Amino acid sequence: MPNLRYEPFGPARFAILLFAVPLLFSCEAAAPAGEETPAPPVTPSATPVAPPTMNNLIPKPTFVQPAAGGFSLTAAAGIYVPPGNPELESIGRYLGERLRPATGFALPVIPSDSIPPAGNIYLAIEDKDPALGEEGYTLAVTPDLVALVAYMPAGLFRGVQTVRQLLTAEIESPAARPGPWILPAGAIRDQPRFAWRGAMLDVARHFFGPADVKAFIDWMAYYKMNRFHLHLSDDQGWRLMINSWPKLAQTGGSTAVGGDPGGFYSQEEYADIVAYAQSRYITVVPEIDMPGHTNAALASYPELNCDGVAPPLHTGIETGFSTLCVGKDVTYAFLDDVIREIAALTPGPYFHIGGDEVSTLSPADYLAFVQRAQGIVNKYGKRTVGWDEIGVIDLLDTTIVQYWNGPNATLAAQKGAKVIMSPSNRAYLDQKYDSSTVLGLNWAGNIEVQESYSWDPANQLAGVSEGQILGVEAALWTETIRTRADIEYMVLPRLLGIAEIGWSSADGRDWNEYRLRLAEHGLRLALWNADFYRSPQVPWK
Ligand code: TNX
Repeated sequence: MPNLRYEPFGPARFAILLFAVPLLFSCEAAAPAGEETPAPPVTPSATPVAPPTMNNLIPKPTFVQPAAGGFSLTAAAGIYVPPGNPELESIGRYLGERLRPATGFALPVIPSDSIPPAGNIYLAIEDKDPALGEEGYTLAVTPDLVALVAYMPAGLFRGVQTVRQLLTAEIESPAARPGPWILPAGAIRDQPRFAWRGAMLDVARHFFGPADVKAFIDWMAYYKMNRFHLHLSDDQGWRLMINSWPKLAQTGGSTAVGGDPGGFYSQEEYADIVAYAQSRYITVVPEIDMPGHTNAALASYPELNCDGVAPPLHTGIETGFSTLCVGKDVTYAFLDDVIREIAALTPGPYFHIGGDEVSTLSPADYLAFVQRAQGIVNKYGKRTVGWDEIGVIDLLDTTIVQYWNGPNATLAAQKGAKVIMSPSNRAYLDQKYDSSTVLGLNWAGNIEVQESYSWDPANQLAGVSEGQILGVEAALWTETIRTRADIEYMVLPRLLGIAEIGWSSADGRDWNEYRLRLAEHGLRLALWNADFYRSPQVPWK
């Protein structure tokens, strides 16, 4: 990782600004984000403009210290980064690209050793505050400058989202707007509560192409999420080309729930999705569900079945009936090939083996199979992730268990495993909002926006407390979800709440305050043209 040092020997005002951020937070409690802010120095415009505020951030930052006034972003602004660091330049370009459509400003990235003059944005990595960790950042906004400093590039990228959100919602407009573009003055020091802040998209029950997937990744990025779990195979579809077993995708990917059109990613498309996520500091977690949820594979290769007969492709939504033939050697040759190819395409350290909902194997056969799958994942240098059912096996100390419904996450935690919290009655975004929701299922109960937001990962499971929890993950299963608009409706706005649960400290979270911030974000989602759910619980603007 590059570690650029910023030497603060410049105009006093800038040095003061950079040092002010740590000082502001050395006191016990920073003022809450509620105490705002005199009117900024704006020339009055024809349309009334709400004063900028630090109160609209999702997820809520760790510490916020508002100050008087604001920074006015103008056509003359540039994004300064220290020279010689392509990674910082690319984060700078990303910020410029996000701000350009609405502002119409050029916002060039300017690699420079010197202190930026007033009116500019400054991004830097510094090594003097390692407590910020991988994803933390400090942001100081004065009338002169916006200075964003992190310990690692990922932190800078998270802070860039804060810069975007500090601007009026209209910054998300795809077409130029008049502005003015004011960031409220103040200081923020921010870092996540949990290391794993994930979202899962099931592309197996229905297939979604790269453009839909990238939009999903962009929503995650805006809300500082960092793990994109791609559920690539299930009974109804196999969605990634495996060169050594091409019929998995060609046959197994040919249809979807309800007989809807299938599809699959070529390895190049998958690699492109991974790179897109990576450019947003999001790690892709590929899932090949096994030994159950495998009808698409079983239908593609007869030899994977114990009786040597391929079943028909499955387009219904029942679960639990399928399993790989755990007693055959070819099954493990298949696993080895699939895991090897996907591991080679996936730079992140994780491989999700599913492991859920197998009702046709004996407990001993299930255990032996999952144990062996874990070993293959390990052999290819990845950490195994599995749904909570895998908690019964002898877990490697790198293995991660994802709680959704069952008792075995607790068992896994007792054995020392780290747990991802995806309680189905809170974090399953395929569950209906209420009884009138047309899309979705409701086996875990209806989940209104408030229910999805108002829980704490550390209070979900007796015996699974903060230290054993790696983080949280929202999941969108797609049995009933067929289009981008369907995804938007189920994911937005509940994803934002899960993102905040993963990032923000529990004691600062309160539904009645959150719903006001969420209301403002409705303007942003609308400018993305997202067909989000206008919950009656939220006072949308
Ligand atoms: C349970 S969650 C499943 C999925 C379904 C989902 C529908 C889990 C590990 N298994 O296969 O799609 O319910 O809500």
